[in-house]
Amino acid sequence: MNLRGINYKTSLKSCTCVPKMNVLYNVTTDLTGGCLAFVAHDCPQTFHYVIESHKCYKYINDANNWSVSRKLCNDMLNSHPVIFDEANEATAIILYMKSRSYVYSWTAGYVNYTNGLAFHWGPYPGITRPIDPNVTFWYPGAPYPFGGGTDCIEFMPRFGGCWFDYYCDVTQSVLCEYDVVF
Ligand SMILES: [Ca+2]
Repeated sequence: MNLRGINYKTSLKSCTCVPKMNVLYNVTTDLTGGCLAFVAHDCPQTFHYVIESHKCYKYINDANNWSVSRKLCNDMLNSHPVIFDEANEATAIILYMKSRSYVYSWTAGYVNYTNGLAFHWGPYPGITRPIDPNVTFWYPGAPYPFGGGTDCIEFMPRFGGCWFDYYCDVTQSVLCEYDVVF
C-alpha cells in the first residue's frame, strides 16, 4: 500500500500514516489537541509540491507551441505537460494555478484527426495513453475540430478549469508535472 501521505503525531503517541488515496486533502493550520502534522513528499526542489493532490508541478511562464512546451517539460527532469489523472487533481491544479495567477497551460493531450485516434495523452514522444472518459473537463461544445489537423488541449483555470482544443502551433505557457516513482 502506498503510505506516502500526511502523517500525524502527538508528543505522547506513535505516528500514524494516512494512505494516499484519491482524496483532496483539506489544508488547515488549525490543528488541535497537541497534534503535529507534516507531509513527506519527493518533489524535486525546482518543482512545487501541491498538497491538495500530493503531486509535483512546475509552471513555465513562457509562450511556446505545444511540441516545444512538451520538450521543455521532458528536458526538465523528465517531467511532462500536465495529465489529469483524477477529478481531484483537476481541482487541486485549479486552486494552485489561480493562487499564482497562472492563466493558461498546455496539457499533455492532443489529437491527430488524420489518423483516427481520439484525444489522448502524449506525455513523451512516441508514448500515448487514453484519456479516462470519466475524467474530462471539456468546455461546453468542445472539442471543436479545427480543420482536420492536429489539435492540442489547453487548460484555463479562469474558465472553471475547462479544457479547450486549439491549434498546436499557438504559443502559450505550460504546467509541467513530475511523476514521483513510488
Ligand atoms: Ca497528473
